Amino acid sequence: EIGITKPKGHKVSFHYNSRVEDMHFGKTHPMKPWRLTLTKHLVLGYGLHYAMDTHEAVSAGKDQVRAFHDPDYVDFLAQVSPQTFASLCEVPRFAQHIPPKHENDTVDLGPFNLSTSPGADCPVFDGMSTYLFLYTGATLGATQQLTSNQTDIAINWSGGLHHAHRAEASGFCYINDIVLSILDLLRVYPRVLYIDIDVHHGDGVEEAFQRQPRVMTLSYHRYGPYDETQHKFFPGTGDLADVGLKGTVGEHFALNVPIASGINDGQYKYLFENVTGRAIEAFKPSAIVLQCGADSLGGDRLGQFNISTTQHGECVSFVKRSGLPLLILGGGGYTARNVARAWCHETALATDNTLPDSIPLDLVPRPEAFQGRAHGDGKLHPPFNKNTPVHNNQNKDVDLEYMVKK
Ligand code: V1S
Ligand code: CA
Ligand code: ZN
Repeated sequence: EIGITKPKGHKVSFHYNSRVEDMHFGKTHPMKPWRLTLTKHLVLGYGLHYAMDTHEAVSAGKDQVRAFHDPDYVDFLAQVSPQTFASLCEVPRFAQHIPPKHENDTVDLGPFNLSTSPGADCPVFDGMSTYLFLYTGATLGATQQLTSNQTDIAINWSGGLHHAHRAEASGFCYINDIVLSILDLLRVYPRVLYIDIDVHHGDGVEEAFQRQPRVMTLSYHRYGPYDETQHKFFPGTGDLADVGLKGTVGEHFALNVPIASGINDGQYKYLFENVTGRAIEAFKPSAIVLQCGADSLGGDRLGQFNISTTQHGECVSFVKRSGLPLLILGGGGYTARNVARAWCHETALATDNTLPDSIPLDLVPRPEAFQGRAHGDGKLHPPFNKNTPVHNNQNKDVDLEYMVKK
């Protein structure tokens, strides 16, 4: 009775493999692949699979991952597990990648910024290799559907891991599926625009294409001191003045929109639509990759913005209106029930469906995840209430105007 219909005039493909769900980064680690299970439950509960082609993702091959990453790093990732880590660290070609230890390090780092210490950003956990090559395979499968003209919008909520570097894991990201996808898109499309609405700076993607004028990267992110401690909000890069590598042909093909904590819907809409609109006009991309990190939502465990699922989704609709081939990816998002809401809503937007605000709880296997006042009372778009931690808005309209004019 929800009345899900196929989109008219375009095709959407959805790429997923349930094997990514069972992974655990560690007890205290904020990244919970379980949020993907909740997303799947909502997508299926609302019946959105009737509106798309669904594809079971297959793992990426090592050769595919080597298109961007260092060959030793790829070998390490393919073999690493909590059981093999110690012996792999002894192998000379891997040992040369162990960073020197600083006295105030809280965790022991192994090669490539990986670690088995509790509390590490990039832990080594059971099933990790499987997980990494699967989320990458899902993104590459989605990309393949676009480059072969079999779809207009391809979605992979398990991808979007924007911090990974060529030979280094960073910020919960190991393989940079986004960079690999853009490299594939460049074989077919003259220019690719990358847009990143995760609350963190998309540093790995920006860095990979800093000398490449055929790729424009545009990230919106929290920037500046984290709190009174003066530590910077992770990863600490993405200043307004950072526009690509100076003195190379890539200069002016990176854009950064640094934002203070507490930004609201109206301000975010103003920034996003003005800057993205002008980037599309000026750069004239032939395809777009949109990283939809859901840690920019209000109430996120790590993020510090106050935007709603409605505004987060508005960003997707705005980009979709360009009518260009579009790859939609996940990313961060640490309050699982809200991540699932946002990504389900955005799956509906991609397929031109409007979902009823009441979640069909009888069709969702874990309805309690969305019920009760603290969990949003069974609504797809719960209003912020006293259970949502609100961050003081530090953004002045004049600062936002200044960035848009620049
Ligand atoms: N903010 C934050 C944060 N929290 C953690 C964390 C907390 C508990 C754990 F058990 C493990 C890690 N790490 C961070 C950040 C990394 C944020 C990555 C965001 C990723 C994304 O959403 O953009 C895309 C998926 N790391 C840091 O702040 C670095 C440290 C500076 C503090 C934490 N220690 C472990 C390393 C150094
Ligand atoms: Ca971002
Ligand atoms: Zn993030």
